[in-house]
Amino acid sequence: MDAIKKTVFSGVQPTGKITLGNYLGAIRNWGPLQDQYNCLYCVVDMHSITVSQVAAELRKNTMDLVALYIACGVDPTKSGLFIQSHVPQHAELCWVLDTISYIGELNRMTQFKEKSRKHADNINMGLMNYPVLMAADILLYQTDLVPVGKDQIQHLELARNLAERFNNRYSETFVVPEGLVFKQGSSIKSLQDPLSKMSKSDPNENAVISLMDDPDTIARKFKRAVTDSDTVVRFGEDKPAISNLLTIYSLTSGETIEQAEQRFAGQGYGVFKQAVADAVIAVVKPIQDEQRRLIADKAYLESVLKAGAEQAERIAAKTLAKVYRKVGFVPKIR
Ligand code: AQP
Repeated sequence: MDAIKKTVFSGVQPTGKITLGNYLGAIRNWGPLQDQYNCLYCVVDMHSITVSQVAAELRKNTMDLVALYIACGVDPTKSGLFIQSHVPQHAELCWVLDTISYIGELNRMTQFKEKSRKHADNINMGLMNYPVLMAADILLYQTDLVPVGKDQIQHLELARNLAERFNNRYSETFVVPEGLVFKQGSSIKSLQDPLSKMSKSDPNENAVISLMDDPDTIARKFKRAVTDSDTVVRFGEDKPAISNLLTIYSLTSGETIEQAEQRFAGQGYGVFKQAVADAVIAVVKPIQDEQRRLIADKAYLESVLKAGAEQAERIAAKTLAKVYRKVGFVPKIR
C-alpha cells in the first residue's frame, strides 16, 4: 500500500439482492477512487447476521457480492477486496469499542429503531451493536474516507465519536474518518414510496430495482412506479417521485438533470419511464454478464479473497496490537 495516499474503506451487506440504491449510492463510486486512494472494499457478512439468514443463502450471497464488486469496477490488483469474517480483528476491536460505547447513544440510532420495528421478534444485541462493529470496520484500517449513502451518515458520526473518545482516553490511536457522500445518488428512493429509501429488505418487490432483475422486470417496475400529481418531468422538492426517477436517469444515462428535463419536456410520464428503464438496463446488463462470468470462476474469486484477507489482516493486526497495548492487555508471548 502507498503510505502517502489516503485510505478509503467501504462495504455492503450480503443480505439478499443488491439494489440500484446500493449501486448508485455506493458501489458505483468505488472504482473511480482506486487510483487516487488506497482502497479496501469489504463484504460485511458479520453485519448481515443481525437479522435472520439462511446459512446456504448467506454463503451464496457473499460470493455473488464479491463477484459483483469486481463486475462494478473494483480491481483486485489495485484494491483490497475481502470478506469481513475472514479478518478476526473486526470482532476483536468491536469488543474494545463496546466498552466505550453508551447504550443510550446506540438506542437512538435510526437504523436500530427501524430494524427493531421490522424484526420485532428478533431484537438482538447484534442489531444494537451494528454501528460499533461498523466503527471497528472503519477504524481498524486507519481509514480517512468512507464513501456511503446518506442513510449511513449517523453511523459514521458514531465511528468518528468513538475514535475521538478512544484517542482522548488512551492517547492518539485512530485516524478520525470523514464521510464521502456523493452529491447525486446518495439517497435513491423506493419506486412505490418516494419518501422512503430503496431498501433490499422492502417486502414490496415493485419498490426496488435489484441489480439482478432482467430487462422485462426492470421495465415493468418503472412502468408501475408512482408519480407526482401533474404530468411534467421536472426536478423539485414538490415532486419527489419524478425527482427520484430523474436522478436515476441522470446517473445511468450520463445526462444532467437539466438536459433530461429538456429532453422529456411535454412528453408525459410514459415515455420518460421507458427511457429511465432503458438507461438502467444499459448499465445493469453488462454488470450482470460480467458477474455471471466471475461466479463461474471460483478459483479466481478465492485467490482474490485470499490475497485481500492477507492484505487487510496485516493492517488490522497492527492497529489491534496498538489498541491492546493502550488499554493495558499483556502482549501475547510469541
Ligand atoms: N437507497 C439508497 N440510496 C443510496 N445509497 C444507499 N445505500 C443503501 N441504500 C441506499 C448504501 O449502500 C451501502 C451498503 O448498504 P448496506 O447493504 O450495508 O446496508 P443498508 O444501508 O441497510 O442497505 P439496505 O438496502 O437498506 O439493506 P437492508 O434492507 O438489508 O437494511 C451503504 O453505503 C448505504 O449507504
